[in-house]
Amino acid sequence: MDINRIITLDEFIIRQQNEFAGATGELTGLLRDIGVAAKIVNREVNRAGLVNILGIEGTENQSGDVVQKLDLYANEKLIECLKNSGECCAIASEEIENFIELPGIHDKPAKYVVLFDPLDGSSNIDVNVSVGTIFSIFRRKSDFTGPSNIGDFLQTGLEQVAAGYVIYGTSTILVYTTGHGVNGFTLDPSIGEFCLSHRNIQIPKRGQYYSVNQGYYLKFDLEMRRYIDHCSDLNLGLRYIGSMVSDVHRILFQGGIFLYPSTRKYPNGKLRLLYECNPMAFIVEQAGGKAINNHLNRILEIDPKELHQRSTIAIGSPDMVDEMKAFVERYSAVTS
Ligand code: AMP
Ligand code: P6P
Repeated sequence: MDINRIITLDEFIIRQQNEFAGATGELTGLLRDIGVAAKIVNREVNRAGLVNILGIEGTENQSGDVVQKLDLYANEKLIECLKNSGECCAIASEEIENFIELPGIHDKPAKYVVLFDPLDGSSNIDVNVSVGTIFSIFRRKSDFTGPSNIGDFLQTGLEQVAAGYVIYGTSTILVYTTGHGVNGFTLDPSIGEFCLSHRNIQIPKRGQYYSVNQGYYLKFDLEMRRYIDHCSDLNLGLRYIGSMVSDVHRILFQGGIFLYPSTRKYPNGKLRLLYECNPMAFIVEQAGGKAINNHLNRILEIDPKELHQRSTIAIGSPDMVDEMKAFVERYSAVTS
């Protein structure tokens, strides 16, 4: 077979299904519909400056971020596509306070729930800096014949069936894992398909960049300031876009470490555990990296207590996360 032959996302997803005897195609359908939603959101993100969906909606979301119109558009499109899939029984979104049950199709009970941040890094939208969509898929735990409940969402990251992100940048790339490695697909606008472009992504053991909002340096705990000083001593470059998807995407390919530590404004960290930290941690671990919080707990093992709970995070190259861990152990008074 021609190794240069195009492999579309749909083809790849279906091939993966064939590895699972007895698979019904439900997860395949769900993943493919998320791919469709990504293409729809991509179309609007790319023309946001041309149509009246820039600017601020004026409301605030669960993170207290002022909601941009494109956030709401992306949120609506993801919900629409997941509704049409019939494979998702309920969703949770950064833009919505509680989870939403989705009606079944042909009375077939769906077995998956999906959590997502529809447009991460949305403060960058109006200045044409890359933003992204992050999603996380779990098997529901509630009885299939009954309604969904919050327990379907409050699962540890280790229980994720799939996780992925779409980065709307110089090109639009969808990266996802189902626990069997990480693969990246670049959207070819000329054929309207995501095509396999980054097979079996492996994160470098270390990198030349660290990524943190240096502006908060004086607000970080001592151990974090010491680690950041260490990064400077190593002459590492600082790269921080202010969009987690973009910052972690760079690290996945070039190596490095992304940090969002505890600050006075966000003592438990700013990023959301269920639809930012967990999916990105699943992807990075599957690529050979690590993801822990400031208490040195593995992100994927944190037992969630509420839908929009926040977490501190250090995520990226394994050797660099280990080094940061050593600094926390050496300088922090309490590590558990
Ligand atoms: P399903 O019957 O479609 O819900 O699939 C059952 C299980 O098989 C899923 O929860 C996955 O663990 C695995 N699986 C099925 N389809 C796929 C796929 N396209 N890619 C990766 N894993 C899959
Ligand atoms: P700060 C975007 O609003 C976001 O949720 C993440 O994508 C990003 O990493 C972080 O917040 C940036 O936060 O406090 O540095 O502006």
